[in-house]
Amino acid sequence: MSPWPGIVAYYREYLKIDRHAPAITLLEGNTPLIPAPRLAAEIAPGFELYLKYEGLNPTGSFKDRGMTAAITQAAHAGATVTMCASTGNTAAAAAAYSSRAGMRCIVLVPQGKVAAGKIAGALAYGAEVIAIRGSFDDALTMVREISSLRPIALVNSVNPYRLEGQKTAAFEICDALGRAPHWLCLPVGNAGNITAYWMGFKQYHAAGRSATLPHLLGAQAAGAAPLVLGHAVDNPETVATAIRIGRPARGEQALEAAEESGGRIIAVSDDEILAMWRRLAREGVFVEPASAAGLAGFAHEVRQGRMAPTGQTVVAILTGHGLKDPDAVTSRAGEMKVIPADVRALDELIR
Ligand code: AN7
Repeated sequence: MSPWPGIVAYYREYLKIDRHAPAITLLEGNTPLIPAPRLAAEIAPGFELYLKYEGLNPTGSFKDRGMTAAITQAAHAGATVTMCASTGNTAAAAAAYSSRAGMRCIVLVPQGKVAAGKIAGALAYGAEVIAIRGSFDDALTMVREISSLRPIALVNSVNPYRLEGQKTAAFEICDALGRAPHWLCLPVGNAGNITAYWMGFKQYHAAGRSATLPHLLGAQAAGAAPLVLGHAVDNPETVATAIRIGRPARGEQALEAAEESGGRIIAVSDDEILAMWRRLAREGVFVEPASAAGLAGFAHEVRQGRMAPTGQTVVAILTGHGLKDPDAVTSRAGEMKVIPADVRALDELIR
């Protein structure tokens, strides 16, 4: 078996990326699709549940798929500087792939609202990290403007190559299952990923690689749910900081995709997100809080009686690794027990 070459090389014939562009890759993609029968029996009896663990990408999130594509194309076009606004994961991915290509990378983040592991990643990979006194939406407005004035490659998901890369996760799911699942559930923030999945499923279907199309269930956090409310949210708030976004750049396309698929975009509370985040970790799958939102949404719909349990397959996209946001755990854990280095003290404690 030949080694996995990364998503650009593996799915090249399906991607609208310059044929001659040498791939800038960290061998992202090919993430596991983990069966979770025990969890299914608990939250969605009668469904066959799989977890697509995107946290196992090189920088710890699904953003690596879009970034290998965007940076491959930008490098081929001669770019030397990249920029993005980010709630954290895009920043880390942009930083890593830009450095890999020898480019300068500048990232704008909302001050105080980005998980520690994401900032650490962006800094370690060598990005210039700038915090703004404002939201992700403010940061995105700023980078869109400056990249139109200066020779800077914008690598947010308004960049079409990002979606080209991210749609490969849909291909992988079809390749693994032999067809699309009945339902695909995932978190929605800036709405690039749900848009990319729908592109990918439709393209694979048209190419005869999947006989069916899935229904899409997107989940926004209730405090940051512009696509459910039908209007922008000026001060989005949620424990799931990755999706703390009030003006999704791809909102219209996401709503169209959900509707065309016979699915929908719904809101889930922070309590529902955190409950699913804990439950996933008890399955051995540690994700960041935002990543649990899609499956929390599916469980919500099952509880409301809106999903008929007929042996259908469900794939939950788990977008980012739990180690991105260690504070989410430690701030909720009790004091750690400390004992003398003495086996009797240990025995006393665990008895
Ligand atoms: C873990 O990194 O927007 O709906 O700047 O990090 O495509 O935006 C992150 C988004 C879901 C939502 N899960 O995806 C950013 C950023 C995780 C994320 C989303 C994000 P989109």
